[in-house]
Amino acid sequence: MISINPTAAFMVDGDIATIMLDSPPVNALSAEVRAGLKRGVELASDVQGVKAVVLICAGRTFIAGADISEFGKPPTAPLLPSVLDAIENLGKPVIAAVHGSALGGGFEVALAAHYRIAAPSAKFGLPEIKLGLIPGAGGTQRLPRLIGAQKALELILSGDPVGAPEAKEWGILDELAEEGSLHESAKAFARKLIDRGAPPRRLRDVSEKIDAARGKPEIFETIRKAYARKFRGFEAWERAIASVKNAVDLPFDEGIAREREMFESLKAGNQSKAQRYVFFSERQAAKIPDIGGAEPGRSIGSVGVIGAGTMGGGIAMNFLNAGIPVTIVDASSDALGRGLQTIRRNYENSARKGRLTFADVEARMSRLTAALDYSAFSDQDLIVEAAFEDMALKKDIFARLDVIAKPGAILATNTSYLDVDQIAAATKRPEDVVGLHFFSPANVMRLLEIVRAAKTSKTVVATAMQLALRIGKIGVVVGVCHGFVGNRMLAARQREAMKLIVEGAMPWDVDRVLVDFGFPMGPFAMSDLAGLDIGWSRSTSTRSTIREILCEEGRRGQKTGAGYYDYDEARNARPSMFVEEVVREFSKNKGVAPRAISDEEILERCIFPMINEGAKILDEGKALRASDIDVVWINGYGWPVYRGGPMFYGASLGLENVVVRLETFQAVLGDDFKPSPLLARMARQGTSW
Ligand code: T1G
Repeated sequence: MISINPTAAFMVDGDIATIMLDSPPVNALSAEVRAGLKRGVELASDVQGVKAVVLICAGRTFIAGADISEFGKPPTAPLLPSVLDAIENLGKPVIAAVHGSALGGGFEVALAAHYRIAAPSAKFGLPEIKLGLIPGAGGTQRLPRLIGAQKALELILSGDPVGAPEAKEWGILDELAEEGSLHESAKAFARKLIDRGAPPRRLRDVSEKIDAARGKPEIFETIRKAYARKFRGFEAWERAIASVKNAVDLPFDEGIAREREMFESLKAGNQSKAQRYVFFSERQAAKIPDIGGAEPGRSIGSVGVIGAGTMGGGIAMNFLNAGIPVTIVDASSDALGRGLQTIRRNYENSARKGRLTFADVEARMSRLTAALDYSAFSDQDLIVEAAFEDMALKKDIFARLDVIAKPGAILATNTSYLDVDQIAAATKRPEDVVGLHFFSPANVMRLLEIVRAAKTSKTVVATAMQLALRIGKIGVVVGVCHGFVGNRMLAARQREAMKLIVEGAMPWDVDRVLVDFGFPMGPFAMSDLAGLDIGWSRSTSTRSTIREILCEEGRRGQKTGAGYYDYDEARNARPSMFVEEVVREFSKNKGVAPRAISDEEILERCIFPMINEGAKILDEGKALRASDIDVVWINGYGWPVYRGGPMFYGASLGLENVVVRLETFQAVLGDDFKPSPLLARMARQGTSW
């Protein structure tokens, strides 16, 4: 065996050579790996007697793509395209042997090879779109030649992997190996190729699949229409369609050149910088400085959920999905029955869409037990309270849980705002109390705010983070304060949105500006969706806010066919003349003369106070890092990922510019806009978070 460099080795077994890459954790195509791979191909060419080459990786996966951490740095030769050219133009068959995930550049390496074999558990994907990119090393040119333009675009635009069995059906794979004997299977396959004199098979020479799309621009128009909504505001997706269309319309080398141009342009652009930042930020969030990765955490084999309502049901589903048995308790048998029905209905809907089998539905429902009192919780490893947002009620619940739950059980509250220290103080085991703040719908939204109270033990925090990963959530550790990170910053935005409509904007103006910025919905449409009457009661209502007035008028949101907007039977929203009159009357009674408010002012007044609040949160130590705050907003509130999150966005504008605007607003609108000490200091020093 020849060790080419620390990441690549070359060995020969008879007339079959193997290039083995070994660059933990995911064999990303760093400069060293690229150099090792290219040298291996040269050796395969030079060594006499070698008639076929297996390309395989050690460790847990095949190449998982270009090394994203290199993107911001000056490129180092050999660049990936030149390495792929060397593979593709080797005069001997190259067999890519894939296990784990061949993603991005990794898949492109496999496509530059002449044949492909994989373990049945392997996956293939081109996730570049999730980084604001398109495949930049031949993926948009070679893959269509293998599986056709339409299927290639589906893979490229989804960014999601396809499993080896399906990849075999599609023609991506020549063979499926025995699980666990990939190298042997690959060499046996190479033997067969040699014995039958099979030549190198370059995808650049294969055209029947793309011929079928030639002269049919409607194929690409249909795809463009199908994805326009999903990719509203994004840049890369239309370049991906154009590049695959080039594969159909242009000679290979020209298509490759155009692909590289578009890739480099996107890589240098703001959207990809933001999305690459988010990729690493989401992984950084799991790292808790004072709790090393070695903290074992506790084993969670059973979960109790208090409350069978929307949140409780959604929370329960997360654990059922992960194979963890759940006991759900509600004082009302009607509520319990409705909750179980809702869970079953959600699963059956997923099964009807093919996301689950009906057997899965039954398996998950069989893990669910319903009960009417807390005695059912005596043996649970974790109990999650999802009861009404009332501190007295929560304290009572936790005092009762303290008596019933076994020693070592973790007691978690799903509270959105309330003081977890106070809730913990209702028990004799505050070290076992933690906040697990799920976001509605709890079985869908990826974010989980892990509220670390003053006495929450490191073991419990570590367990919560491990559990987040296990149930497919992105856990972010936050500190105890009103609304923690997400809702505390949301309050700043809501406050400004409400002031803006008193001053002259209409709800639909504010919503339009924020939707144009990239949010899926604006604050007023969100309120209509959630219901204007959350926390409202007729007995205490005094028509002192526009929201109270609308609730008193029976306009409580989509569920009543009217809120800030009027809704038709299909719940399509349209601006309401009635609400416009209510708003105008309200302003008049407040002595405020409405004025025309620019979109820029609306945007800055909604976003900059969020950045300012984020700086306060950082300064108070209620978030571990600015990127955690961005992860919260992207995964909990739909902040457009191509803008990186509120803190990334503020830094990209220049914190000094944000402070100038805040001070301008402060002079007119008061101290809601007073720059936080941290923000002011960084702006003065020219530093950033
Ligand atoms: N580059 C650099 N580091 C990477 C990386 C990559 N491509 N992929 C993962 N890591 C790091 C990650 O930051 C973490 O580091 C560790 O590896 C484990 O990752 C030319 C231009 C492969 C499915 O987008 O999807 O190729 O936190 O925690 O959950 O056209 O990583 O331990 O220090 O996610 O088991 C395209 C991205 C790149 C794949 C494994 N490829 N990676 O998941 O582990 S662009 C991707 C993943 C490209 C070409 C274009 C996942 C995974 P740390 P992890 P995991």
